[in-house]
Order: sequence, then structure tokens, then C-alpha cells
Amino acid sequence: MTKNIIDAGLVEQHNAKQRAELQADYDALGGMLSRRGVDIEALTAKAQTFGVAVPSWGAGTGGTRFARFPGKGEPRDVTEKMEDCAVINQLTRATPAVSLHFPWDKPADPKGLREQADSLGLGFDAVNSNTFQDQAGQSATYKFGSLTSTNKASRELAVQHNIDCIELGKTLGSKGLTVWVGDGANFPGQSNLRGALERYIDSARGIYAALPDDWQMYIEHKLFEPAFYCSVIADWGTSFAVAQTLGDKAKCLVDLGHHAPNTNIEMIVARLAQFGKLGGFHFNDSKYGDDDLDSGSIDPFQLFLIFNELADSQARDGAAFNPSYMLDQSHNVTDPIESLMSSAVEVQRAFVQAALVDRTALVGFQESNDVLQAAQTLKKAFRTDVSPILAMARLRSGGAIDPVGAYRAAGYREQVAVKRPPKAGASGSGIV
Ligand code: AFD
Ligand code: MN
Ligand code: MN
Repeated sequence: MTKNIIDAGLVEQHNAKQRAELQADYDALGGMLSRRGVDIEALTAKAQTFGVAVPSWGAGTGGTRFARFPGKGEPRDVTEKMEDCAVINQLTRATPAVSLHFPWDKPADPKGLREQADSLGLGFDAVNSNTFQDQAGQSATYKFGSLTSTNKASRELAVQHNIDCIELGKTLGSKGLTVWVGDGANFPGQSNLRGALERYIDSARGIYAALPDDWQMYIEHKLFEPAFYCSVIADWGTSFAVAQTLGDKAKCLVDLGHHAPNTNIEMIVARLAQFGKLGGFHFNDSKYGDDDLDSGSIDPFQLFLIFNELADSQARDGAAFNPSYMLDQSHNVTDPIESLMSSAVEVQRAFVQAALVDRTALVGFQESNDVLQAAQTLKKAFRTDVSPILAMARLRSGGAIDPVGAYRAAGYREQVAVKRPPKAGASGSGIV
């Protein structure tokens, strides 16, 4: 029996007030879609299968390099983060797993954490290693790099940390390790561009060798920051080359914010999918760089186009095509629970809109070079407001018609603000 953090009766009451209106909107949309030959019930069932993992670090208030403004009732340790993640899933029914970041969320009692997750109806997606900052008392520094450091002791420490993450992940039931490093250089000449990647590959082989057979290693590229002249794994091409070199269990992870502005990310997705190297995503949105804004808040059309490529690959490759979906966001001015719920819904929206694309018509227009109609075919799906489908999917799965409204009505944040007074040394959240 899954334990509800928010009283199920309260959610029920909140839903009751909106049920009739939702049904009317759903019926109207269903009528419109049936004239297009689309069965709304099939789409709703499909929406119910959607899941995106929540980042444990996203449950806390983030910050920038300038400041961090703590929020009320922030989770102070990983068990409190799990409670918040459970709220997100209880109301959206779209976030059944949590992606942990070590050592930020290293559990003192991994078995106990797994039991807590089970009781909350949550699982664990990929675990994330952290070699972009030194931990207290660390024997060698990452100041000049981790997996690529010229210092052997730093490289070995970084490899061992990743192996420790795998071991911990095994206890928790994870099946993947995401490796993102900040390694790079701030000055031309600071590092040998080719030598740094050689060291990266050498270190990565040590991590890869520790991967269980049913695990994946996700190589996450990022254009710049914290290194400002060059990053070792700056782009999907380098990520792809590394993944190819390591072997079948190594795949590429696409964080939407890790590209130059205007990069055609959907084409990167298509390329990686074509060659069997699309491992997964960190969804977020951005205007300028690695802004870590809420998914779909800046460019929902891009998100839709990415899911359009995913739907295309799914149609081609079937069940073999199964990338991991994770959110990676930082919330500086909103309640993290509200932002994560909104983001999960936006990613799910893109998933459903992409399922609405008339693929037969699209192929026909592409083959006959009817450019305008091809573009319109995509736009028609993107412009369709699938909100009633998403809300109905949530309702049928036991969630909230309006997750943010139900969350506010339940007064969860006010309650945890009382239960969770700030404490020194609370576990951190990402600011990079
Ligand atoms: C980085 C990457 C990576 C990392 C995170 C930490 O996106 O996923 O784990 O930030 O907050 O920029
Ligand atoms: Mn990321
Ligand atoms: Mn990032």
C-alpha cells in the first residue's frame, strides 16, 4: 500500500470541484479529435504510461553564483527530499522515480532509503556522480580537473567515486550512472586538448568496467561552465565518440540547457537515436545558457520537436528504443515542488502532442516535397491543447486534476515549514 504524503481525501475534494468541467472539456476535445481520426481514449491511456524522473537536488531551492535565497520548509536531507518527490508524483502521477546526486544525497542507510522509496511508491532512476567539487578532507583536489586531471591521484579518486556511486545505486535499485564533469580549461594553453580527452577515456574505462551488465553509463556533455575556454566533453560529438569507444553500455545524455543558443537539439536527438546512442535526457529550458529553467517555460515548440523525433524513433525501433527521461532544473524564485510538477506536466504534454502528429500524412508531404503542408502537420499537433487529456490521465491514475491548485489547497509547504526548521549542514542543491 503506497503511503500518501498529502491526504487522499483532500485531493479527492479538490478534484470533485473540477470534475464536471474537465469532463465537458474532455468530451469536446474528444469530438474534435475523432473528426481527425484520433481516439482520445488511446491518447489518454498513452499519457498514463508517461514517466519522467525527478532530480533529488531539484527539491531544494537552487541559487546562482551570486546568491542563494533559501525557501520555507526546504528538505534538509535525502529522506525529506523523498517526501517532496512523493508529493510531486502523488499529484502528477508522472514522476515515478527519483534521480539521486552523490554525495549531496548520499544516504546514511541505503537500505532504509530504498524501503522509504518503496513505501512512497517511488523507484530510483540513474544516480549522478559529483567530481566537480571537493568534499571535506578529500585526499586530492579536483581544482584542475577530475577524470582528466594531470594528477593521477585526482583521477583515481574521481574514478573510485563513480564506482562507489554504482555500488550505492545497486543497493537502491538504480540501473544507470550519469557522469557529468566540469573538467576543462580557462586559458588557451592551460591544457592539452587531445591529452585531456585521452585521460578522460582512460578514466572512463575504469568506471565502465565496474558497470553491471544491466546498467547504462550516461555521458553528459555541456558546452561550457565552470570551464570557460574549453570543456572536455563539450558537445554531442565528443560524447558520442566516448560512448562508442567505451562500449554498448555507454550512451549519451542530452541536457537541453547544455548547448549554444539556437542549437538544433532535435537533430542531435535524431542523430544519437539513429546510431543507438541516445541514453536519456535532462529536461529543462533556457534562454541563454545552462539556465535550468522549468521545462517548456521558454521554448515549448523545441520540446515538442524533440518529442516528435522520439516518436519517430519509437515508431522505427519499437520497444528497443527506450531513453531515460529526467528533469534537471534549479528553482530560485519558485516553490521547487510547484516547478517540478509544472515541468513534468509540460514534458508529458510534449509527449502527447508528438503522439498526435499524423505521421502518415507527414511522410506523404515529405515524399512529395509539400513543404508547407509538412510544416503545418507538425504545427497542427503542437497547437492542439491536450490539457484535458493530461488532466484526465492524472485523475484516472489517482492524481490531481490541477496539481498546483491541489498542492496549495493542501497547505503542504506551510506544514513542512513548521516541521523543518533550517538546520546547519543540510544537504545541498545544485547551483551549477
Ligand atoms: C550540471 C549538469 C549535471 C549536474 C548538475 C548538478 O547539468 O547534470 O549533475 O549540473 O546540479 O550542470
Ligand atoms: Mn544535467
Ligand atoms: Mn546543467
